[in-house]
Order: sequence, then structure tokens, then C-alpha cells
Amino acid sequence: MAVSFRRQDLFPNDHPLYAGDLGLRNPDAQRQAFAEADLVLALGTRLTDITTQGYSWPAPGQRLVHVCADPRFLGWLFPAELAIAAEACAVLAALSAEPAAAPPGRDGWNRRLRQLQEADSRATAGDFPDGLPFLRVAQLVGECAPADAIVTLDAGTFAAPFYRKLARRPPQRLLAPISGAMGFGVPAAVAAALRHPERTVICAVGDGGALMTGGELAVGMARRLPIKLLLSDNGSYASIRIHQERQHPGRVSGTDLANPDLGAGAPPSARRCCGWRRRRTCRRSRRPCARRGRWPRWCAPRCGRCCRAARRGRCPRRRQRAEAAGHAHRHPRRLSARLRRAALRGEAARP
Ligand SMILES: Cc1ncc(C[n+]2csc(CCOP(=O)(O)OP(=O)(O)O)c2C)c(N)n1
Ligand SMILES: [Mg+2]
Repeated sequence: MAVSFRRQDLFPNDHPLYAGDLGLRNPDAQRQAFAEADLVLALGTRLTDITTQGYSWPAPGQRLVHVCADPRFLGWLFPAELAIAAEACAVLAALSAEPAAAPPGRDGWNRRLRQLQEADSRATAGDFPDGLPFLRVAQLVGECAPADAIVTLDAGTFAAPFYRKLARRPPQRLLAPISGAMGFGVPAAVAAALRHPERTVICAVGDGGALMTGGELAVGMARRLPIKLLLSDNGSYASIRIHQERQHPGRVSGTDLANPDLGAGAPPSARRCCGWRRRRTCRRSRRPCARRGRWPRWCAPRCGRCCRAARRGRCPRRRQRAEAAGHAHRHPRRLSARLRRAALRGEAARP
């Protein structure tokens, strides 16, 4: 079972049959293993460029059964042996009633696909003299996120570790731009927080994407939405700059950003009470980072009324949210200190 581009939340990532995603820069060995499928059952996907690895998969000779609710996409780019205009869930429900029959050797192939996925998702963050690798931030999110968290992402280099390096388990949701467009992460977080006030919404965005969506940030603040915003302030459109440095060394152009103090966006009253609370988490500038070696504090908005209770770990709002998510309530400051110590020791902390 492989998921299409940026749809990692559709299938439990720790399931033995989870084989990873069809995304950008899949390892060659994994692409080779996918190419060995004798039948591809494409469920609910339009089979577009990235999912089909640049229109190279399913390859000629591979049998294709294509299920898509919108019949316009059946036979659109890939001729299917069987094309079904139906909801993927309905087809899965019908298929589950059929007796299972797997040819000999299928288990070995499944295990190989699983090992390839596990190897690809393993990652150790390197040390950088000028800031914090965003992979560490993504790993902390993976450890701390509640079981029903909604993670929204914008487009940019900072988001890469959130896709393949983090395991997702439904009902956790990932909302990410399938089209690749910037300016998605913050509006998606605002919409998710309005739609699901009982769930934790975590948004990761680059400085470029954040500057594009100041209006939506203001809406989030006006509605006092408890979004946890992780902003990678690297002073650059780094995704583009990387290509410039690689293809045209010494000719970087138009990718530096002269940012305002992005953390200062919230008024002081909002920092003390409901609204955005500011924590500097990451900086990859060419200047030495003043806060080098410091780790992010896991923070959440509080309301003025329960600030004192929250300091003592007894915030009624927080307790209510934690209980709704099926978690024991824990005081965020103590949790963050423990995670930070564990991370500095290079250990994975228990969530
Ligand atoms: C609307 C839009 N404009 C331009 C692009 C091309 N683009 C992709 S990533 C990127 C830079 C993103 O910068 P930032 O948000 O700061 O993230 P970083 O890459 O620095 O981590 C650009 C310009 C795009 N995907 N969408
Ligand atoms: Mg940037």
C-alpha cells in the first residue's frame, strides 16, 4: 500500500503493509520495487505527475485498475484495464468482502517494500553552526502531537522532513499543498481550527509563505484560534536558492528576504493571554545564531483567566482539550523541558 503525493495521513504509517509514498525523490530501489507490481490498483487518485513519478509509473505492461469518483480522470493519462467511476471507500468495502488470495512470494515483496520505507524514513539531523535543523523540529512535533492532531504545511524546504520522516496514524491529518503552491499552510490551519476547535492544529510555514499569508494570520488572531505556528525564519526562499546555488554557482538572485521581526507579530497582550505566544525555534541565517543550542518550548495559547492555573499545571481549558483527545493532561513547560533535555542528549523522548 503506497499513498499518493503528500497523502501520508490516508493509511497508518506504522502498518506492516505501508510502503511509503509516491512523491519527490523516491529512492531508486523503492521505485524499482514499485515497478515490480503485476497489478496496480489506483484508488481515488487522478494519477498526476508526481504520483506517477513523472508519468513513468504504472509502466507499459503493468495492469491497471483505476478507481476514481470523477470519471473525467479515468483513462485521462493512463489506459486502465478496468476503469471504475466510484468512491474509493465504497470499492474498498466491497473488496474486503472478497476472499483474500495472494500468490507465493508476495510476503517477501511486501517485507522488502516495508524495509525500504523504513530505511527512507530514518533520519539523523546534522549539526549546523548557524541554527537549528528543522528536522529536529519535525521530530519533536512527531513526538508531541496528540493522536488527533491536524498538521498543515506550506511549500518549502522546511516542510520536507514532515512528509517522509514522520509516521502518521489516522485520525491524525496532514493538510499539505498537493499542487505545490505556497500560501496554503496558514489558511489551511485557520480553516482546520475553525472547523475542529476541539483538535490541536499545528502549522509549519517558511518565512516566504508566512509573508504571503499575513491576512490569514490576522484572521487567526482575531478569532483567537489556538494554532501552534512553527515558522522557519531562514531569511530566504531557500527551495529556490538551493537550485540557484546548484545550477548557477555564485549567481544567487532574488531569493534573499529582508524580513520584519516575524515573531513580534503578536501584540504583547496576545502573548500574555489568548492568541499567539512567541517562541523562537529556528534560524538558519549566515550570522551566528544568538540562541544557538536552545530548543523550542512547546507552547500553547492560554487565556488570561487561567494563566495562574496553567503555570501550576492545572489549566482547565488545556485539561479539557487533553481529555477530549484521550491524553493525560501534562503541563507544557515541564514537557518541553524534558523533551529539550532528551533532545540535547540525542535521545528520542517519550511523548
Ligand atoms: C505561489 C507560489 N509561488 C512560488 C512558488 C515557488 N516556490 C516554491 S518553494 C518557494 C520558496 C519557499 O520559501 P519559504 O516559504 O521561505 O520556505 P523555505 O524554502 O525557505 O524553507 C518558492 C518561491 C510556489 N510554489 N508557489
Ligand atoms: Mg524561507
